[in-house]
This record gives sequence, structure tokens and C-alpha cells, in this order.
Amino acid sequence: MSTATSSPITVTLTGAGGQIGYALLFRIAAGELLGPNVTVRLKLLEIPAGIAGAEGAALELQDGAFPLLDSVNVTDSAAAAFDGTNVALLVGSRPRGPGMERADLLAANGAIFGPQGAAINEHAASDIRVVVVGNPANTNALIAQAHAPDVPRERFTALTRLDHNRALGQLSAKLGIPVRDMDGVTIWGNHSATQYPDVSHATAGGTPVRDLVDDAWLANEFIPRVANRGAEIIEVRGSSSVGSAASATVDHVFDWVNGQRGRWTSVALPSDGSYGVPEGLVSSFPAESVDGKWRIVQGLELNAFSTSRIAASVAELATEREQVQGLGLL
Ligand code: NAX
Repeated sequence: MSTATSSPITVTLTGAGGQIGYALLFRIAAGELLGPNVTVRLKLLEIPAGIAGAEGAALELQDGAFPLLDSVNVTDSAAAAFDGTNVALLVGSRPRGPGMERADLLAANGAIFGPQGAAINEHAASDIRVVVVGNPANTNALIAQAHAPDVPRERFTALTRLDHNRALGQLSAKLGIPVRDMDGVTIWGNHSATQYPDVSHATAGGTPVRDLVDDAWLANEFIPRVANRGAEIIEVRGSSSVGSAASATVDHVFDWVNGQRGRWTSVALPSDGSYGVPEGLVSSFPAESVDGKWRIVQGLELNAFSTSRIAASVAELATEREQVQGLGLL
């Protein structure tokens, strides 16, 4: 039985009327996002077309009688939604429609994430932490961060924890070793098919993964499977990842706030220049949560294969940054 011990934390969820939002809400209300003793005020931001979905979810939250849930507010106003926010989960975004070019997609999402970043800058609590889930997640996070000049930039992150968890799942299935005995896996770069799932420093049951698998399996099966897992899920279940995406979002925030549970993870955050990634690009790195802050794991040696794979994904991020700069979104 949990006993609430803290004053409420304000969590804002955008896209709360959507699929991932629905899966996230019940885990947040159950105390899995922040911990079993933390009470939560939920603010749900939707566009007018999604308000009914968010309101329906709010009714169900009421019916869940969650002891840790203080209140639920549904709004289509970003200013109201981010007022006093401590944790922002930016899930709502504009999906790519038929015939839509990538530039159109970036522009449509810039129109969402720029104003949301500005509203966070103006209204959120001083300890605001942001995770962007809505795609293209890394560049959406970059846009939001650029519109929040008063917020330390490392408070803006994008989700690559799902890719990280997918990598752990694939390794576990291949080696017959539980995920809890894995360490040192990294997702580098963009949350896209160019991402680099890297096991060069990984161990499974204490043994280096490189001693347990061969190069061909890594290059031809593991890396493409992890990088394209989202498409595989769509093919098999007929719609995109929902429960696993919500679960990874919970993992990301829980570790950020409460500290690492033993091993490093993967987080997309504004580069400080580490590993040659141009400063400011929101790129995935190996990271540990220390005293409530993400710290990039330093000093890893990168072989030629890793270097070229990271460079390819980072080049894609740099192109996206140029495109949104060209559109006047930064
Ligand atoms: P849904 O289409 O089910 O839900 C999206 C919701 O966002 C809708 O209810 C919509 O009304 C709302 N929305 C749109 N614009 C908004 C705005 N300006 N403010 C507030 N709400 C807004 O999509 P869902 O399956 O929930 O996926 C959400 C996003 O997550 C998509 O962009 C998707 O591509 C992305 N994903 C990211 C992943 C990651 O690992 N980073 C993995 C899963 C997922 O693909």
C-alpha cells in the first residue's frame, strides 16, 4: 500500500486523446511515471478534434479511483496546459499524410512544437523536464527547445528509449539471456531508420556481447531489425507501436527523475559536442541519470564501423536542422 508523501507534481500530456496517450494515462495515474509516493496533477492538451477522446479518457481515469491522482484537466490551450508543468510529455504531433513531403511534415510539426516550446518557456515550472515522443521526435525537440530560451536546453529530450528497449529485447531473444542481465547498449543518432543500435560496449550476463554474436548477425539482422521495428509492428498488428512506446516513455521519465536503475540507457538530448556530434543537435547518446540530470557516458572507444554509422545518422539530423532553419522554424 503506497502512502503519498509529496506535494503534487504537474504532468502535461499532449495528444492525450490518441493511442499512446491512452496507454500512458493509466500508467501515470498508477504512479509508474514518477514513483509510488508521488501525487500527480494531470493536464491534457489536445486539438479541438481530439478533445472528446481526451475527455473520455479523463472520465475513465475518474472511474479508476487512483489514489495518487489529484486532478485531471483537459484543454486545447497550450498556455493553460503548461501552466506550472514539471514534466511535459509531448506526444501529439502531425502524422505524415498521403503525398506529404518531408519538408511539409517538418513545417506542420514546427507549427506545433514551436508554440508549445514558447508556452513551456512562459508558463512551466522552473524545474520543467520535457520528453518529445511525437515524430520526427529529435527535430521536434530541437524546435521546442529553440523556442524556450529561458529553460536550460538539456531539459529538452526526445525518446529513443523505445529503440533502446527494442535492442535489449532482440539481444535477449538471440542469446537466451534476460534483459535484466544486459548492460552497455546504446542507440546513437536519430529516432529513424538511420539510428545506430550499438552493442560494442554491451555485456550479457557479464560476457561481452561481441564475443557471443558475429558481425554478420549484427550488421544484417540486429541493426536493421531494431531500426525498422516500428514498421514491423505496423505490418504485424496493423497499427503502430502503442504500449511499448508508452512503456518506454515511462522508463525515460522515471529514470530521469529518480536516477538510474543500475545501467546506462539511451536518450536523445541536445549535443554538447560529445563524440563529435555538432553542438545543439538533439541526438541519441548513451546516458546516465545522476542527481536528476542526464549525463552523457564519456570515454567510449568507437571503431570505424561505429564512427561511420553514427556519422550517417547525425548527418540526417543536421539536414533536418538545415531544413527547419530554412523554413524559419528555429
Ligand atoms: P495518434 O494519432 O493516435 O494520437 C495523436 C494525438 O495527438 C491525436 O489525438 C491528435 O489529435 C493529437 N494532436 C495532434 N496535434 C496536436 C497538438 N498540436 N496538440 C495536442 N495534441 C495534438 O498517434 P499515436 O499513436 O498516439 O502516436 C503519437 C506520436 O508518437 C506520433 O507522432 C508517432 O509517430 C510517435 N511515435 C514515436 C515513437 C518514438 O519512439 N519516439 C514510437 C511510437 C510512435 O510512432
